[in-house]
Amino acid sequence: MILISATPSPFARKVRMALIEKGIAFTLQNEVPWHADTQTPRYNPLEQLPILIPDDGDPVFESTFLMDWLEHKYPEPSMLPADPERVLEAKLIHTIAEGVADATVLLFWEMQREHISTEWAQRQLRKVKGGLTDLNRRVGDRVFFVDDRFGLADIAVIALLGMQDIVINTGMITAWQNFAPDMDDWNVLYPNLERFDAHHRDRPSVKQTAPFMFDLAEKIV
Ligand SMILES: N[C@@H](CCC(=O)N[C@@H](CS)C(=O)NCC(=O)O)C(=O)O
Repeated sequence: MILISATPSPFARKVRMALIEKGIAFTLQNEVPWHADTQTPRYNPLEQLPILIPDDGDPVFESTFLMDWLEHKYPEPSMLPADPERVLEAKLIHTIAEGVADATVLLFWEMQREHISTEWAQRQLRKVKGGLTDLNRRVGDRVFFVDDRFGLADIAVIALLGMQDIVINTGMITAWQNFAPDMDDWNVLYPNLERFDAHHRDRPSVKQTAPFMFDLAEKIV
């Protein structure tokens, strides 16, 4: 099975982490999905990765769907709680993390434009702050988001925080501060998330998937 992935992608990272947690063997194919030579349109009409290509079936894509697909096809070990109410809780946390990642992507491209829309940038920055504030509150002083074992919600938030590390490491945070002066590094603003993230840093699925930025050689916006 092949996973088309990208080194900075939080969406692909969730799937990589779940594959590792479940002990499923796969070949990692890293791409820059924004470049003309990307394979993504061959397998996904939405032209986005992650894309999982099973040995014996059609390609599967869209990270949220992929997490469900993996859970369905490879139920053990489960990344979901046993209690259905808790499953909803885990999926809500996944959804919030996903929304913040989506807003971060929108900000990334907005910052590349010659004329940045202040209104648009501030709108997305509110989502980033709002979502991270909410996640910081939800985790409180616990080391797992739901129940007492590592699962979907933890994977989603760790992937999101790795993405926010890239925002800091690439200096993007400085551009953000032009539109939201109170914006700061996530690990300064959200101590519960910082502690949660630090707790899981040495976990193999976390360590082996640490994200890093790629070079963009083509004009996108
Ligand atoms: N909602 C999608 C988002 C995936 C996504 O944005 N992937 C990026 C890489 S991080 C991509 O392939 N972008 C190319 C494009 O949107 O055209 C998911 O969860 O899988």
